[in-house]
Amino acid sequence: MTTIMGILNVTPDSFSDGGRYLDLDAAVMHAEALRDAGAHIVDIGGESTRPGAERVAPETERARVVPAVEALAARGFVVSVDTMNAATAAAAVTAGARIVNDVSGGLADPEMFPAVAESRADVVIGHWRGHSADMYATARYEDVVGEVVAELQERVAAALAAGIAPERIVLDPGIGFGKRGDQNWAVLGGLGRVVALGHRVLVGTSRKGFLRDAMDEPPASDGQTDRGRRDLATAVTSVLAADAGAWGVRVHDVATTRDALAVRARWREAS
Ligand code: PMM
Repeated sequence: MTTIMGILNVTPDSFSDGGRYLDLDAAVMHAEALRDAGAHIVDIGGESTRPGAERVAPETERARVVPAVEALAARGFVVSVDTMNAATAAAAVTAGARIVNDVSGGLADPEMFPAVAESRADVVIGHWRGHSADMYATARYEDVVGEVVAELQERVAAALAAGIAPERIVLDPGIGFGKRGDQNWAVLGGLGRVVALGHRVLVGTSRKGFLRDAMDEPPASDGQTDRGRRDLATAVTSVLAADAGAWGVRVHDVATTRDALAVRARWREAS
């Protein structure tokens, strides 16, 4: 069974106005909706990692994330915390998070792997080459799949050296991180080589811009992307990622991906 990680962003642009209590209420309601739709894990993030996004002060990130982690862990959710900051990760684990999801794979904060090693949390190590503001400046590759695999191996070695047991490690090829459109497709096409490293693999394609090329998506008139089309494309990439051996997928629209994975499962059972 493919693990579905549902995305819960606790950033001001994701939950409009209201005080912190209201935000927390909204966060819990959204997490319940994700779980009802079939999410096994809820991934809580307090800092946008979109291209060009501004960094958030660690205290601000912590203040957004920790109460949500605490509330959800207390309600029995399996919570993951999406952060590049070791102090936020440690506080979230204390509050009940079971997974630290670091898109930078420990590169943004040298304290990250030691902090994870001290905890009992699993860690998602993402392939990453730099912060969002200059993310595409680093998108230069001779052999994108080979370099992603080699750089992930280096990060695994660093995690092991810090004392993190191999079974606690999940690898993520970092779709959209330091990669332009075609480079993302190349990485997905070569996903089997990431799986072959022997760790669980998580893939995050949800609503990302590179999906646009495949669908010839016209620019939306109101400046918003067509989420329905992106969610369908995400469900398809999730199925294909599962076929390539991925352990899990990280998505916004859990129901569509759940259905797609359920159809895949029936097809396979009958084969
Ligand atoms: N992508 C984003 C944020 N966190 N975490 C993992 N493990 N993998 C990803 O691909 C990933 C992530 C950026 O997407 P969002 O801003 O739409 O959540």
